[in-house]
Amino acid sequence: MKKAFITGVTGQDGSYLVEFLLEKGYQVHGLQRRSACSNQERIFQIKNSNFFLHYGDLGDSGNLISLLKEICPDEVYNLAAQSDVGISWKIPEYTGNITGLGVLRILEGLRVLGLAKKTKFYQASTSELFSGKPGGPINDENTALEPQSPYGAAKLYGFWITKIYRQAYQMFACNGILHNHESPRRGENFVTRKITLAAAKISLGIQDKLLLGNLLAKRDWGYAGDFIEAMWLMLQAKEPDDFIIATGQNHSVKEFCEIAFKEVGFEIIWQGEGVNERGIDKKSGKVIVEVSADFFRPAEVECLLGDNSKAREKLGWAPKTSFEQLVKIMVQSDLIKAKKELQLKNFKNS
Ligand code: NAP
Ligand code: F7E
Repeated sequence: MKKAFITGVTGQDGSYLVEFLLEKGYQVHGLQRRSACSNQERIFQIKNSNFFLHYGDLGDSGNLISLLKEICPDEVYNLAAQSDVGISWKIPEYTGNITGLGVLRILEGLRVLGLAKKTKFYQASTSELFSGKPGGPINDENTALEPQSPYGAAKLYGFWITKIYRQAYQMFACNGILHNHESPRRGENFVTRKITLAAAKISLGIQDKLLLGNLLAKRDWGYAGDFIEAMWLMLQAKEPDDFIIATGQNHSVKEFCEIAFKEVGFEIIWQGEGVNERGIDKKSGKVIVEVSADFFRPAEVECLLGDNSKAREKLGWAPKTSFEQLVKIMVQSDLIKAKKELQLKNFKNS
């Protein structure tokens, strides 16, 4: 039985990856942070005797080394990170420490324990490595790396240290340069989930309007469930390498709003420009989307689009879920959540 160690197991991707690896017959060990409130919302449903949780933190080398020694994994998936780009501007040093140096702590742990040749390593790299200038190139594995945020800079360190350990110590270490991927399990601060939750709540009358930042930003949005498979495929390949994982199509935040609100019966008419732009429901004339300067970032990655040719050719990977299907899945899931919230509210008021 193969053993996998996943950091970030309580996050969106970690939760899908546990399910995927258990299904493949792995014994799965997950790193869980100590938290005052439960952080197990995405994994509490997993009941499997081959799944083990361990307390730890990417900031604690001693903890990581003792866990790697105890578990002696065949594969490590490093998904843990301070992963919010907007928040990385508020906590840049912490982001550098966890999202950047955290990668080194695991790689060094594997090296000092003599596991460099045994354990395969996956690093959750990102399209935030690219500048995303409008009119720029479609990102492939040779596109210049020019991050625009403390998060992107920390991930750049993680990307390079992974490559360096692969070259210097012949480790089977791979970077998955994943473009944005979403799901009903996406954190509520990220723009897609913020929109789908708001669409559901506005349609039920429990939220008035949605406040957003840059409506023109474009992202190559895929479905997290599809992207997880690519992480695993990278570690099953003959040679370690770095791969772009993306759908090859991009859409603006505005387009995401239009499709999400359509799913709950609203047709958005846009009026105004920049911070004065508003989305109005055609039928009622009510403002349902407004722009707030609070959600703009000091520097923005405007436009991301990935070329997945290498992953298609060498890993046999391809995305399965369309953009429209993804938005629909997320809105329908949030409608169920919002209806439960409404029922609870009505019950408390009765
Ligand atoms: P996520 O939902 O934010 O999950 C992040 C995970 O990291 C959570 O389990 C979190 O624990 C854990 N974590 C944070 N700080 C930690 C620390 N100091 N020590 C240990 N664990 C810590 O992120 P995701 O969307 O699943 O993304 C997974 C990885 O892929 C991240 O590294 C992210 O940067 C990268 N990535 C994501 C995307 C995307 O579009 N989703 C694209 C490219 C790359 P808590 O649950 O306790 O907070
Ligand atoms: O922003 C714009 C925002 O926060 C997407 C992480 O998983 O993917 C994610 O990072 C775009 C940006 O994701 C709001 O300015 C407008 O242009 O959903 P996001 P992200 O920054 O792309 C990458 C690949 C990762 O690696 C990261 O870990 O949407 N935007 N209005 C907004 N964004 C947010 N969050 N909130 C708004 O109100």
